[in-house]
Amino acid sequence: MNKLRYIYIVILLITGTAAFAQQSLIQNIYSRKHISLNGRWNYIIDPYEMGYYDYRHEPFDQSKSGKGGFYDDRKQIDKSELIEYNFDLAPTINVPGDWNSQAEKLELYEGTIWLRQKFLANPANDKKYVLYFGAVNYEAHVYLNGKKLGVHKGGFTPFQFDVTGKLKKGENFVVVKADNTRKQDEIPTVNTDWWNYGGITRDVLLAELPKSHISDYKIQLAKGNAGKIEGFVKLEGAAANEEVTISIPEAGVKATIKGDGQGRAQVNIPVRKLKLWSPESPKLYHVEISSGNDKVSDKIGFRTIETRGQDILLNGKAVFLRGISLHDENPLIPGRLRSSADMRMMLNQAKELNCNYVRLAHYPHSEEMVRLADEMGLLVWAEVPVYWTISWENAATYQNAEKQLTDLIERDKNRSSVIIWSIGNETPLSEPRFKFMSSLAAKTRELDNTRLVSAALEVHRKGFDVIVDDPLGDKLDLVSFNQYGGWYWALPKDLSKYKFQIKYNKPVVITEVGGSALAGFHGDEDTRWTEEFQESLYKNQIPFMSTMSGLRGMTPWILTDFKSPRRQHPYFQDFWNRKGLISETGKKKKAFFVLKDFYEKTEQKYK
Ligand code: GCB
Repeated sequence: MNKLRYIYIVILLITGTAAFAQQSLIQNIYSRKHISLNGRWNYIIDPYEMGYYDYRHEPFDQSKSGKGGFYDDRKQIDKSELIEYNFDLAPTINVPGDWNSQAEKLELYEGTIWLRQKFLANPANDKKYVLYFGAVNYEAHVYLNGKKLGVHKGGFTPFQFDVTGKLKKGENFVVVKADNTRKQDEIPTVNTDWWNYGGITRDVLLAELPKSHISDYKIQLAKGNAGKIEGFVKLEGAAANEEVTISIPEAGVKATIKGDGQGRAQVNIPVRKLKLWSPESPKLYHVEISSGNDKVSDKIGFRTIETRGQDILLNGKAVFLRGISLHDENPLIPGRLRSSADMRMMLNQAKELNCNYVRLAHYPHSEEMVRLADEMGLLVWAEVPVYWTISWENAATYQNAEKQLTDLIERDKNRSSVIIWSIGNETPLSEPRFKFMSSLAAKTRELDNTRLVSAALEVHRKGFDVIVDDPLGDKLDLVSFNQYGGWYWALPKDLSKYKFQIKYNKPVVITEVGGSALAGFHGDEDTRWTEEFQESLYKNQIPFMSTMSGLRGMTPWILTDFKSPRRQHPYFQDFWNRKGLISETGKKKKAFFVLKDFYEKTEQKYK
């Protein structure tokens, strides 16, 4: 290699890594002083990625001049240059919002779209600035004022960039290249049963913090111990011996803790008489954390969660998880949930079904959703999109899965509603998969030892035996599996002939069960797609599942109909998965009332 070329590559590597370094997540960013960059963003559809690659397919942003991409600052462009794009004249789209539901020609689009927003800033010298994205599906390249900030992969977790010193006084502009192309080695992989909604689907904020600040904290009850708050506070840019004060005025708690000299203070506070959080009484305390010139406050609930034999103990008391599964999708207003009103509506429907628990499938839902669950009193199963047939042997794929899991746990570790971390769904048995999933389970426990770890497993059948013996079960706290008796196998009325054979003596929480019905389509209970068939399925499944002595909860599939390209029947489906208990127009199907009634009785039993 000639010397110059070598030097050039080294420079590229150094600057490249620096440019892509993402800053670790600031806890509770919404409580920080910020401006929202939500609103109408200009967008350019770029199926050939001509705004990213030159005609030799070399990325503009890695070329020597760094010029030519759609992130360029037009004010710096020479008048005589040939420019074949124009953000100012481009149409606009709502952010947050997936693009598929906002323009007819984008309904099935998968690929690159460029989005731009202008905003005013007045940066102060003694502050730190952070550009935050709640979620962009799937790969985001982010540029500020024409300069690359970095890349993020993963469609459902937040990320942020330190933009201190990069903001101009006055007008600034941020450009995002969002690409939702499905790829085998990614998380999720190419094959899922949900719509691949692309774009900036959650909030964008610009936050301001003191230069030395509280960057992260965990304030929760110690595992199984209602008498002790345990956790940590992390400081960035603070003096080595900085102190941290934690106060919960309503509970008379005030503790001052010394940092360890490396920006971390270990929290260990004995508490008495805290009113514990539960679905019946979702008590949240106002918690204040302060250090030096910085102060942050949060609303935190305190509860314990454990298993004992086949029981799940919430605050030491046996609980039955009366749940339902949800996608991050509002069928009434097509697309991803985009406001707290949407989210409240979904969770209220779960409450109407007499639920005390929801499975937020199959990927991290928004922070706001989980905060609402805290406030409304719903326990939560939170999941990462390790779904179906992942590239188990690819090291980068594993790193990606672990990163998404870490980001989810970091974001939601202070939410009392979250009791279960799920590391995946219906992953097919093999040695490499066992290794991959076992590592994820171990990582979860390392990051958070106060919650339960699970995954939605599969069953297999032999004659009339429905068997759960996945070796991964050894690594998990619950026996959770999806079983579609009455829909993909057996008829609803034949379910009583079957028997569950479960290898593990742990609480059973069924993650999926159900079948499809087109709302308003009626007939007898033997006719598929009728509401009566679905109703009969639930009527037969409930006694069938109840034959398991360890049954401690379930989240049937699913609260509402949702869009999926895999659902092709032109009349009954038309791109909708019809397993919802509520239709895409908000109509409750007959099965809704079967489950509601069962949950009402179960609630009485567990009182
Ligand atoms: C499953 C998957 C879920 C699907 C569902 C179905 O087992 O976990 O994502 O949507 O089945 O409807 O077939």
